[in-house]
Amino acid sequence: RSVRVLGAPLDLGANRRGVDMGPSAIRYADIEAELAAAGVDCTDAGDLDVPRLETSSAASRESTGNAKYLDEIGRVTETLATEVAGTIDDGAVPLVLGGDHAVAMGSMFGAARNAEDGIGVIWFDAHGDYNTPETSPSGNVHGMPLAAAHGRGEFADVEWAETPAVSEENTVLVGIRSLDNEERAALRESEATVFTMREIDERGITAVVEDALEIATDGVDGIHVSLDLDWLDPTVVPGVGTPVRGGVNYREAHAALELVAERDREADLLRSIDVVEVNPILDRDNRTAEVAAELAASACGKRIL
Ligand code: DIR
Ligand code: MN
Ligand code: MN
Ligand code: MN
Repeated sequence: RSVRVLGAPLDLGANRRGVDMGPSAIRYADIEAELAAAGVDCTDAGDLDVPRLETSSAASRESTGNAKYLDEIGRVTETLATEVAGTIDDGAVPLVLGGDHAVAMGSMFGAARNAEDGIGVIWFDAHGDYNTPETSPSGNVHGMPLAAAHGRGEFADVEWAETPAVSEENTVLVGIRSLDNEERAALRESEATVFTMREIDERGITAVVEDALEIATDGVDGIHVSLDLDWLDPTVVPGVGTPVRGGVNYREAHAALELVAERDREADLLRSIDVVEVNPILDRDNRTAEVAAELAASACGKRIL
């Protein structure tokens, strides 16, 4: 198994500064050593060049409709998608380090590019990220990437999103506990499967993730795993911009990603990963970045025994 780390220090999709330092913090938490311990052949391709808020032209500082910086984020999406597709072409798994969750659009459009039978996605998050420019109450694009991957709403008219990256049927959200009203309605009428925290409480993390893997991998070339660190409980990961109480604990998170790795060992299903929303400014002692590095390693096959 070889993995290529791609840093994507984007913060234009979030309302908080600091998430642009996520890739540095995760590297500082020694993701290379974690991956080496997973027996992974790891290379680091460095950081993508992303536009900075301070140097954006005045025009682009304006919102695009109700989606802030959508044009600039779209350009980042296209650049990252090319890197991700190229990495998969070279036989490696791209591990994208965010940055805010808008980077997942680049991961998914890239992972889908040369997938004849398409890809599935497992979305580990407190949030649905299923807003569109017309439904978003915040205008923050990090609340929209999954809807963009499905080409929903206004995204159907956005050039880089008009061909959906993922089928709704092969999309599974896990651990959800915060949805905006219109976002909830859109998710309910979509074909995506949503496992809220309630299912995890009732059935346990293992049963839920096993189901998620079954649904996401059905009939496709492979899956993208997207890990928003706010999936975990804020007591475990203080360094996230939009914490929501009642998330999974440290052990559940590891169990989930180890299960992904176990299935990948059997069936070679893991196509790409992203680990996003680590904000070092809000963190304590780089704890959230450390958890991010450890969970990425678990997904790539790190085991205790
Ligand atoms: C909220 C928050 N639903 C929004 N979304 C977040 O802005 O659309 N996603 N934080 O990770
Ligand atoms: Mn989230
Ligand atoms: Mn998210
Ligand atoms: Mn593979």
